[in-house]
Amino acid sequence: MANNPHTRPNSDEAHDKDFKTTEDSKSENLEKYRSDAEGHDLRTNQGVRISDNHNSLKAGERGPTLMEDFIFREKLNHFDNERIPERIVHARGSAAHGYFQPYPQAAQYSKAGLFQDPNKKTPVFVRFSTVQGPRGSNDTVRDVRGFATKFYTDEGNWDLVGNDMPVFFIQDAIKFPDFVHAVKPEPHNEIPQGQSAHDTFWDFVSLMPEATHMVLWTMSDRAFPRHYRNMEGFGVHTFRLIDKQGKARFAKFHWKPLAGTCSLIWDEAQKLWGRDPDFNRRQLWDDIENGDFIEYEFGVQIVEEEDEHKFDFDLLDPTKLIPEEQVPVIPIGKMVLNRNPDNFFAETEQVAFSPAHVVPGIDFTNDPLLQGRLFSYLDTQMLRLGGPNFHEIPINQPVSPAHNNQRDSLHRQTINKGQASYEPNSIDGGWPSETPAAPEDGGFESHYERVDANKVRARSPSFGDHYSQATLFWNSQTEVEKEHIIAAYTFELSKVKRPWIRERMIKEILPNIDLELARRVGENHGIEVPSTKPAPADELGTSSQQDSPALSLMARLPHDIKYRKVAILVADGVDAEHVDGIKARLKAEGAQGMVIAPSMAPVKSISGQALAPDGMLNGEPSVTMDSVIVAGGAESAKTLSQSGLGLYYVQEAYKHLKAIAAIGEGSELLSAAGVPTQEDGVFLGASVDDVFTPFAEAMGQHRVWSRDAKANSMPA
Ligand code: HDE
Repeated sequence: MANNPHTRPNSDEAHDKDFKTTEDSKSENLEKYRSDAEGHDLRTNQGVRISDNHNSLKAGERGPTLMEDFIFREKLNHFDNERIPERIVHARGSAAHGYFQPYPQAAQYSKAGLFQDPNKKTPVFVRFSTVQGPRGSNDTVRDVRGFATKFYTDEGNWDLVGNDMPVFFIQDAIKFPDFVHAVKPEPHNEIPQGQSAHDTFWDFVSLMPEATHMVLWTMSDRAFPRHYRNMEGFGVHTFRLIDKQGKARFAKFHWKPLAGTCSLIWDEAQKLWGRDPDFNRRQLWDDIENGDFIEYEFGVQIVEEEDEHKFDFDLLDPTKLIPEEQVPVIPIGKMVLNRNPDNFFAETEQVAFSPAHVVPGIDFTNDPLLQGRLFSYLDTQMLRLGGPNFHEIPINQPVSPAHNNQRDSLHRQTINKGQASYEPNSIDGGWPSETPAAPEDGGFESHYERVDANKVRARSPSFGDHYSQATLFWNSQTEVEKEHIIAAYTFELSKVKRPWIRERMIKEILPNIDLELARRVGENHGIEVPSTKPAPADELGTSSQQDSPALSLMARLPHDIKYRKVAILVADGVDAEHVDGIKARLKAEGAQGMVIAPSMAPVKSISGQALAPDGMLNGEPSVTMDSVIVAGGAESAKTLSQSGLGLYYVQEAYKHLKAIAAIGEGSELLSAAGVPTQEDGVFLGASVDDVFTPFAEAMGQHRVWSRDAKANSMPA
């Protein structure tokens, strides 16, 4: 409780004088930090104008450089120190600015200011990331994606530091360093980068049954989203929301992408490592630049406190999710990402998230993983951002004013005025002072939770079920998704050198998820699996439902073709009317047609028109596209059919289950490439109108799934 003996000075104006509340408040507040080079002289960091930026100061034109050259030394010295430690996990990321706007029903669950007014937009900064790889690793690796949101609310920053999967590998934060050491590149040779397909990862998870559920998620296609706009986000832990009456409810947080969910195909994801290692980052950037903003709905699953124990798992166990069929996700707001950062380092790299950054109306639970995170994030910034003043870095500053008596340390920016840096004081009028916790006043107060227990190093028996939700996830997958999971375990374990690790995983862990899954992976590794589940009954657990359709990526397929990228293959002699027609139809449905030619030289159409290509066959390969249309024109089709790159383009698109269309003579390329023209998702016609509607319908399903068995599966 507040115990300041001094009365609170009565000037809210003074208190909040630099306080802005508009949607653009964050960018307005940051404006003074942004620097535009235009119209400025080149100067040193001390403000001295530079006359020669090409030659260091030397004793004679061919002589040694002089120590005296402060301009040269300052430049090199700054450069030499440009790198800061990258994040120990989630090092590779990309981010965007935007806003959050609540729906009217949000206010009933939480008193937090950002949920109160449906007309109010709260600025956000969102950073997406992979977990395992370093800053320069590939975007499309098999990995969890971070989904961290900083809400710059009027009452302070709230960080929702989530992932694209709703559960985690471990139950207690004390195991996090072990887990991360195991999954990271191995310590002796730093191999492999950005991947979990290696001995130490599988050694650890095969010895840690609690990891099974999350590992299964990472073996699913969720582990390489097609686009951040097609990826769900989850707060993972159970949190608390506190309403205006002070009533607390348990809450799980969800981001539901409005564009639907879909992922890449594993083979495609791997090829993108080489073809476009920045694939997801580039899409995010380009789409925002094009005005195709990224949108999510924010949802909550609410559990009343009295219902805490009504589930067949423990709400505090972060390896468990609440099936949406048991507790529906209530949409309470919308987020739009609509502005790219100006500077990657200043914003995306220096942003510092922490699950401990909450505002009144949002609170923690005793989830032992969350409790550990409340310490870890602040701690890690000390090294990464060089001390405790990282909150003063512009991207981390709240839009509400930060006032306290904390002082000094490295890189302090604020020039605190006044003589008193303690509280209570009677020298500076008692400022800064405490705020009462009543909702109308806004001081933060922790949930009044009773804790009455012995100190123990122990885990609750209610955390003992390690497999029932893994089985639930498996049962909820479509046949195609199951095949991909079987192929994923097979692939990953094929990279494990020690046979006993493979055996342990296949014989002792996988059968507890599903015997058929274990049998199939076992067959691919020549390992016989038991005919019954080997784990004890309490570890197998029970689930009150057999499956949960919401857990399948296919449950929220896009269905339309908005934001899709389609390659239109052309060469000299192409029918330009086809190209124009395809582009117009795609544009009308929000998709983008890219003219792809053998080179970047303008292509001459039959009618002599010059078409400027958007890309060339090996510069914008089919893995960077959602589907392919071959335009007509006899000469064009012939040229493409005689080009290895042209043949490979459509073969690869076929393997990756993409819808393919050919107009007029364009079909010759498909025949020359051996693409079966009678198969699902391959459309031939004399005109654009002949093929477009079925082609777009197939693309709305994301991929032509019926071709999958032939193209991607392991032997049955
Ligand atoms: Fe993190 N995590 N984490 N994590 N995490 C970090 O903080 C940690 C966990 C997540 O874009 C680090 O600033 C511990 C779960 C994201 O900047 C570090 C534990 C979830 C990001 C850290 C976890 C996450 C991080 C590294 C187990 C999903 C990137 C750099 C107790 C709910 C945020 C940093 C960004 C980053 C610790 C588990 C999500 C070391 C100790 C569960 C999205 O503090």
